[in-house]
Amino acid sequence: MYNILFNRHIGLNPHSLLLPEPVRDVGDYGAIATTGLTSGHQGCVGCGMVSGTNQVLRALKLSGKHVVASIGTGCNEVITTQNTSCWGEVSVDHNNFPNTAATLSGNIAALKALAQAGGVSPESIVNVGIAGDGGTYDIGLQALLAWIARGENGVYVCLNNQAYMNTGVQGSGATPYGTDTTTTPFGKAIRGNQRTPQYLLDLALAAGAPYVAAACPLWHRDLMIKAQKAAAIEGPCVLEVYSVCPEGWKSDTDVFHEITELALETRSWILYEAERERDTNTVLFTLNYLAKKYLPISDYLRLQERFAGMRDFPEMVRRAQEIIEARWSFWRPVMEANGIEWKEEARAI
Ligand SMILES: Cc1ncc(C[n+]2csc(CCOP(=O)(O)OP(=O)(O)O)c2C)c(N)n1
Ligand code: SF4
Ligand SMILES: [Mg+2]
Repeated sequence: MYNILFNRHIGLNPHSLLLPEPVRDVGDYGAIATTGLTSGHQGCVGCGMVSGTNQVLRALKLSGKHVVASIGTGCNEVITTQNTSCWGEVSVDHNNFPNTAATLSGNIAALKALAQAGGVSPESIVNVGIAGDGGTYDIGLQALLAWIARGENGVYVCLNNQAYMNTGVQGSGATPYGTDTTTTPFGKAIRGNQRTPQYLLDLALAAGAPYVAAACPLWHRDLMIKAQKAAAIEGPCVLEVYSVCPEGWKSDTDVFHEITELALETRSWILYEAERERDTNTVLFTLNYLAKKYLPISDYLRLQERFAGMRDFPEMVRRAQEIIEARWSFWRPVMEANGIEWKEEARAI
């Protein structure tokens, strides 16, 4: 499928293999004003996707290009389209639930027509699609993989809050094991979601994406650099942003920061990026953040009542830890190469 290379350097890496010029760190821009979402949206207090969208837009606007955003149905669309002025100068089209990525192709076709008519240069536009995990992992996956196969320019952003929040918290392909949702209720016979979540970026890479990255709003410079890289690299690039949802996660509205930090410290969310070198079909994986505390998954389960049921079942907590360890075994070579001790298994409880 592709050759794998690990970047020995762990941490924020603003440079790119594929770009002639390194992407500038956000701080390098100095006092250039940039706004993302402005006031008027109707997101809940403590909503992670509001912050994620905000930072992606700010980053893309720093490039000086005009942002054209195609937004799939879901919370992000519902909370920003009753008062569309919150998008500022971004051109926004609200598309259907399954077809965010297909709309990115439509935008390219429109751009070509406009360019032929002498109206606009394709280089002056950033083509971005934004959708939830339900709209990406499930109903929009076909459109996403087909868009990647077409190889057109654009940035696809999945705001992953790990369930279908806008319609009442149904489980998606991104829902963690053991989660209580309305379609995976935690009961006596079946204890919450029994599936292991899928990994979107693996699918996107397998389909041929030149650049994929996982980010979170807490590490905003990392997120903004990744958004700029995705916009600068030619071809269909995919960004996945961890998005706390107090409503669906049954968490307090003021622990956005703590929950995101716990996701990183328990290693249940991995900040990384992968860039494809086309001539050799080699993908360079960079780990952008390494847990400092190496906390057990039980710490992550505490602040979120969607996990309340599984906390009483040690075997479920152990299973959740095993899922994390299995995912991290991929990063073992880069940790060993950096002399970082590989801990076989964290205490699950
Ligand atoms: C074809 C179609 N099926 C179902 C719906 C109803 N619907 C609207 S938003 C949504 C859930 C979106 O979930 P996700 O993509 O994860 O976004 P979130 O709301 O969680 O941000 C659903 C099922 C729809 N709009 N169109
Ligand atoms: S339900 Fe969740 S994702 Fe939707 S606006 Fe509220 S916090 Fe954000
Ligand atoms: Mg969702």
